[in-house]
Amino acid sequence: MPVASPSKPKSKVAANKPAAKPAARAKAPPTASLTLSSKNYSSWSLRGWLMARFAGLEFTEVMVSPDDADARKELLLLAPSIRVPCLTHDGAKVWNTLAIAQYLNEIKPDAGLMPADRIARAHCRSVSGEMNSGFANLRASLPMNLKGRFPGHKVWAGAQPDIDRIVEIWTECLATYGGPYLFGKQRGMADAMFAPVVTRFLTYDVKLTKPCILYCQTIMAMPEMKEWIAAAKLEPDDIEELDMDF
Ligand SMILES: N[C@@H](CCC(=O)N[C@@H](CS)C(=O)NCC(=O)O)C(=O)O
Repeated sequence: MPVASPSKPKSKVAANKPAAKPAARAKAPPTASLTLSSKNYSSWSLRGWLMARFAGLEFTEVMVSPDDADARKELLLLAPSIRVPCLTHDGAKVWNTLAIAQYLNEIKPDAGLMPADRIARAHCRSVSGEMNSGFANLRASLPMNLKGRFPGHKVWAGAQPDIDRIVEIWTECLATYGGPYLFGKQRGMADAMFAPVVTRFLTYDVKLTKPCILYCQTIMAMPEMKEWIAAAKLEPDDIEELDMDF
C-alpha cells in the first residue's frame, strides 16, 4: 500500500536539525466571577469579596440589585442556595462563604487565607464557623449599614451575649497570635468573617475594650475595606426592607 509522502521533501540541512518547538502559548488564567448584593447592606457579600481579594483572585463582580425583584430572581438562580455570595471559577461553582474560603485556600495556597499551623488553622476554622452559623441576635438587631451612624444606640439586651462572645473570640485571638489581625500578621479568612461585625460595632456605637478598638481600626484601615465602603457610599440610600437582618 502506498504511503503518502510529504508534499515537500525536506532539505538535508533541515532534516538534521532538531524539530523546532512550537511557540509556547500563554495560557489565559481561568475566569472568575462573584455574585454580590448591596455593598452597604450585604454582610455576606462583603465577606466573600474580602476573601477573594485577600486570595489575590482576579474576578468580575456580578451585582444583584437588592431592590429589583426580577434581577434578583435571575441572578440568584446562579447560586442553588439563592444567596450571595456565589463564586464561579474554572468550572467550579461555590456558594456559602465558608466553602468559598476553603476553595480559595485550595487554589491560592500561598495567599495565607488560613494559618499555616495546624492548630491555629483549626482555631481559625472554628471561630469562622461560629460566625457563619451563630450570632443571630446580633445580626437581627444590628444589621450591617455602612452608611449609618447611630451614636449612643441602645443595644437590645438579647444581643449582648453575642457581643460578649465576639469580644472574647477577638481578645483570645489577638493575645494568642499577637495581632494586628486575628491570626497574627497575615489577614485572612477569620478577619473577612468578622469584618461586617467591626462595621456594625462602629455603626451602632458599641462600647469595646482597647484591644478590640485597635482591631476595629486595623480592619477599617485595610485598603480593600476602604474600597468597598467607598462603593457602598455611592449606592442609593434607604432601601428600607434591607434595614433588617441581611
Ligand atoms: N451563611 C450564608 C449566608 C448568605 C446570606 O444569607 N446572604 C444574604 C445576603 S447578605 C442573601 O443572599 N439573602 C437572600 C437575598 O438577598 O435574597 C453564606 O455564607 O453564604
